Amino acid sequence: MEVRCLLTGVAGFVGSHLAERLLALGHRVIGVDNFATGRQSNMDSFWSHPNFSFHQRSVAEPGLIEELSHLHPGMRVVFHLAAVVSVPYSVSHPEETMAVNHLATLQLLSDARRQGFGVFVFAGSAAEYGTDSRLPLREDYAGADTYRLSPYGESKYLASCEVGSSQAPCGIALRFFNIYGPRQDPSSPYSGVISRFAEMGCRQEPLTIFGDGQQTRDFIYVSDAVDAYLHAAGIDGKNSPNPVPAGIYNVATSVPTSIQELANLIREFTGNRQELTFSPERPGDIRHSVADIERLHLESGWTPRISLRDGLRQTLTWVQSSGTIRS
Ligand code: UD2
Repeated sequence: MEVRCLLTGVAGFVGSHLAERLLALGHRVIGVDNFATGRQSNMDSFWSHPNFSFHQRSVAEPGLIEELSHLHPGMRVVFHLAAVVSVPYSVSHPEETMAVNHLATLQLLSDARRQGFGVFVFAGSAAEYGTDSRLPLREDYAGADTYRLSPYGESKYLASCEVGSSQAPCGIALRFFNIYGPRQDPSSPYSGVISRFAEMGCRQEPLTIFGDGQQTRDFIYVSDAVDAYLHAAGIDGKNSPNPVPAGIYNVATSVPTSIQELANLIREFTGNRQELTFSPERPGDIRHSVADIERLHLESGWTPRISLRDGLRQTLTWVQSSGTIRS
């Protein structure tokens, strides 16, 4: 059965992968993006797909869902990924971050309710846990008094709480840890570490580690993140959506990897013989981050499948073929 999905942030790194998979499963995707950070080229593989429609709009525009519901009747599921995604940008633009990541999400949720949507899935973040050092991080650890390091983390936390407590539509907030994979933009100094290391590794440049390299992260490959969206919404290509219970769910692998270990893997895979470079620790960096992922597994059977080694190989293949590497 075809499910009609509204997907915000469709031109982004993760949004474009989710759209690709939904279309491959035979669903219809109504995509929204304002290109603040998304890219037209991310949509190349599905731009002319007959089940895909695109609207260049901001999620902060009032009445967006109502208007799109008239244009595309029968939409059942919202995947809301559009956001201010940069942590440093959120620090210099706190009001815009709260308006887009928190307030616009509340508006979309209540508009989706009015339009009779069945499921609303929101992209939350590990940043919601702030500096909590109880590991592995469980969903209930993030609370109102958690010390979060950025307006980004705060805005995602507030929105996740609202989404996760909505019964109609069934609100599901997925708290993603460090997602990586093809199409992740390596261009800013604040880009995800894997996209930066992959590019520097392929260019045979030295990889720069901030701090001592013993800090750890929980890296999840983008196809596993996409699987989590589908399991959470209960879309398996056969039946009408059968979502997990409303709530907040971690999405990660539960495997910690140190940044030094990561750097050495990328050096190995790219044949990069440059010594590692060490720079001062990044201000506000958390030391360790790893998730407890039982909740989504128990409710949906979802489990991450791609090992870091395999995910890195696929990411490096993409970096080498994407034309961003100049020799
Ligand atoms: C931040 C955000 C997270 C997400 C992510 C993007 C917080 C709490 N979380 O997480 O929500 O936006 O960024 O991937 O703010 N590093 C190096 N060398 C580099 C780049 C990074 O050593 O060239 C280190 C960095 O100092 C950190 C680790 O690698 O210790 C991971 O950095 P990151 O920016 O990929 O992600 P993270 O977990 O800080």
